[in-house]
Amino acid sequence: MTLFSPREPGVLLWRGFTLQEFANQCFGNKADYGKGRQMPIHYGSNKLNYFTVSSTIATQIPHAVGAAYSLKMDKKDACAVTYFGDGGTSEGDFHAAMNFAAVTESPVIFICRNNGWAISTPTSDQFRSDGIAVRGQAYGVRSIRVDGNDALAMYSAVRSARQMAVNEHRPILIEAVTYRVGHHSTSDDSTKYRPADEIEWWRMARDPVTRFRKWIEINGWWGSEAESQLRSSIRSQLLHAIQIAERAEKPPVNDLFTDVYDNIPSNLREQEKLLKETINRHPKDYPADVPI
Ligand SMILES: Cc1ncc(C[n+]2csc(CCOP(=O)(O)OP(=O)(O)O)c2C)c(N)n1
Repeated sequence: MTLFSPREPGVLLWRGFTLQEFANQCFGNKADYGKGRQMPIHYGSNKLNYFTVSSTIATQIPHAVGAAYSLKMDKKDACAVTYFGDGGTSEGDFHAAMNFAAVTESPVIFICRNNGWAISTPTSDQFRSDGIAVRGQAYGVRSIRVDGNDALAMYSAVRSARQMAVNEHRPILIEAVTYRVGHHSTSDDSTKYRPADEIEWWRMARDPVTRFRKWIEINGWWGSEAESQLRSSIRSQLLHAIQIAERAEKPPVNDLFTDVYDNIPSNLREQEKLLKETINRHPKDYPADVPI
């Protein structure tokens, strides 16, 4: 079971989520597993044990411990893993989750991406501890700090953490030290609060993809021809998936009211009726491709 922030689509891709499934979620069409009720990039997949992404920072951390505790009670040879940023560790949920995991000895891996920034707030304005790993240790959680821009170091740390979590039934915290080279989101301009040359240094000297690519090229497993073929093939697959997702039918309006209550309460029935009456009165103001 894996519990996420919106920054881990790579994990989902690795588990086999298709580009079409990604596109369906982003367009909130009828094939989206969230039935169009989530913001874009808030993926989820029952099949791939991928809990739907939560926007609210850090809420996924105690949920992961709960999932891990239940795996332990069911005596499953499995663990839960959750991802969050350095900003997430400033939330109460992080601290409650650490303690809960330590005392219940639950098999959970906490992966913290310490990228130095929570939007425009640098870590120096968030905490005075020596990073995140010491915070895990303070709660009695085995913790390790890794170069988060070294793919092989991360692989090795996560692999060992999984073995420990599953075989020894214990929580593990991994602090991946990295940097957010992009802006926080498309509505952010990070050059307003950090020097452009700092961003450039991380982009040029420390980029994890470039480093990994260099390593596979040196070993003769990859080259520029394979790279450009892969890039153009993925680009056309992605454009194809987007075209299909864009054209697909939207989920029916009724789906807004399902999946929470077994028997829909009277106030929601009333809202449903009101919504349909309003759509019937102002049909031009509602998207024509949403079935009523
Ligand atoms: C409880 C809560 N407070 C504020 C926000 C607004 N917000 C969205 S992302 C973000 C910063 C997150 O920083 P971090 O946890 O370090 O993750 P990063 O974006 O760097 O990966 C904030 C404050 C939110 N989503 N939830």
